[in-house]
Amino acid sequence: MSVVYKGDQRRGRRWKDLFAELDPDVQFHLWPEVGNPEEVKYLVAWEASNDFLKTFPNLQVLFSVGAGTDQFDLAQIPDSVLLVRMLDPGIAQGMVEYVTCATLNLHRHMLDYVAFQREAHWQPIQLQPASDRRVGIMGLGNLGQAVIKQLKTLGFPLYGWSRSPHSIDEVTCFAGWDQLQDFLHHCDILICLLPLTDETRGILDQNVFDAMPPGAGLINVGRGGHLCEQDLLSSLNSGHLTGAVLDVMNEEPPRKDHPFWSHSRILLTPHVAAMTQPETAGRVLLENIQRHQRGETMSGVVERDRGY
Ligand code: NDP
Ligand code: OXD
Repeated sequence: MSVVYKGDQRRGRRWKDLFAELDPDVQFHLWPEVGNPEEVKYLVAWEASNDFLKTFPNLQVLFSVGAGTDQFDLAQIPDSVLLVRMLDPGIAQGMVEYVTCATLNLHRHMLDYVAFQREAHWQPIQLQPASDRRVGIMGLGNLGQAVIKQLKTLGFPLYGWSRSPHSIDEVTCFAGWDQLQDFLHHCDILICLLPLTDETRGILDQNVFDAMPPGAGLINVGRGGHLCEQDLLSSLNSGHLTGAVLDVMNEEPPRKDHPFWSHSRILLTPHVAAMTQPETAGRVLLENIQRHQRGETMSGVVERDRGY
C-alpha cells in the first residue's frame, strides 16, 4: 500500500520523514516518483487532472492538501474514490489570526488611518466599543467555529449563518436561504468562510450588500468565486459599505490593472489567511490513512451531493 504526494517539495519531504518515523509500513512517494502505480491507494494533492488520476487504477482516497476542495472537479473523480478535505489545526490557527486581525482592522478604522497618514492628516475617529459592533460569520464549519471562539473573547456580538441549523453558545444562529436576509441585517462586519459550491458561487452580491447595515465591512477569506466584484465596487463607491478585506480573488493573481489593487477601501492579501502546516497536517493525514486502513470513517470526507 502506498501514498503519492504531489505538491510543495519542502512539505512533502517533511511528511515523508514523519511517515517513516510514525508508520514505516506506509510507503510515501514524492511525485514524480510514484513506485508501482497499481499499489497507490492514496493520493495527496492540491489539484489532480483526470489524466493524472487515471495513472492510479486502484486509487481509493484523494486528499486535498488544503481545507478547500473546490479546485477538484468532482465529476472527474471516480465514484469509488473518496475526496477528503484537510482538517488541520494549523490551518485553523492561521485563519483565526487572519480573521481576528481583519476584523480589528475594520472595527478600529485602520483603512481610514492609513489614508490619513498618507495625507499627513491627524484625525481621530470616535471609538466604538466592540460590544456595539456586530460580526456575522457565513459558514459555521471547522474554520468558522474556530474564528468564533476567538472573536467571542473580544466582546463582539456574534451572528452565524450556515446550511443546516446550528446552536452555538453566545452566537445567534441562522440557517438556509430563508433566513439569510435576517442574518445580514445584523452584520456590521460580514466574514465569508463558506466553501465554494454551486450554491454559494457569487453569493456576495448586491442583494447581500444592500441587506447589510450602512457603513458595514466585508471580509472574504472563502474563495474569490463567492464575490461579485462589480457589486462590491458599487457598494464601496456609494459609501454603503466602508471597507473590505479580501484574501482570495477570482483570478489569482489579479491582473495588474484590476481596480482592487489601488482601491482605498480595500485591503488585499495574496491568499495567505491560512496555510497547511506540515507538522500538524502530516499527523492528521496519517491518522486518516490509518483510519481508512482499519475500515473506520475518516475526518473531512466530502459529501458529493452537497459539494463540500
Ligand atoms: P467546512 O466544510 O467545515 O464548513 C463549511 C460551512 O459552510 C458549514 O457550516 C456549512 O453549513 C456552510 N455552508 C456550506 N454550503 C452552504 C450553503 N449553501 N448555505 C449556507 N451555508 C453553507 O469548511 P471549513 O470551515 O473547513 O472551510 C471553509 C472554506 O474556507 C474552505 O472551503 C475554503 O474555501 C476556505 N479557506 C480559505 C483559506 C484561505 O487561506 N483563504 C484557507 C482555508 C480554507 P453546515 O454546517 O450546515 O454544513
Ligand atoms: C485552503 C486554502 O483551502 O489555502 O486550505 O485556501
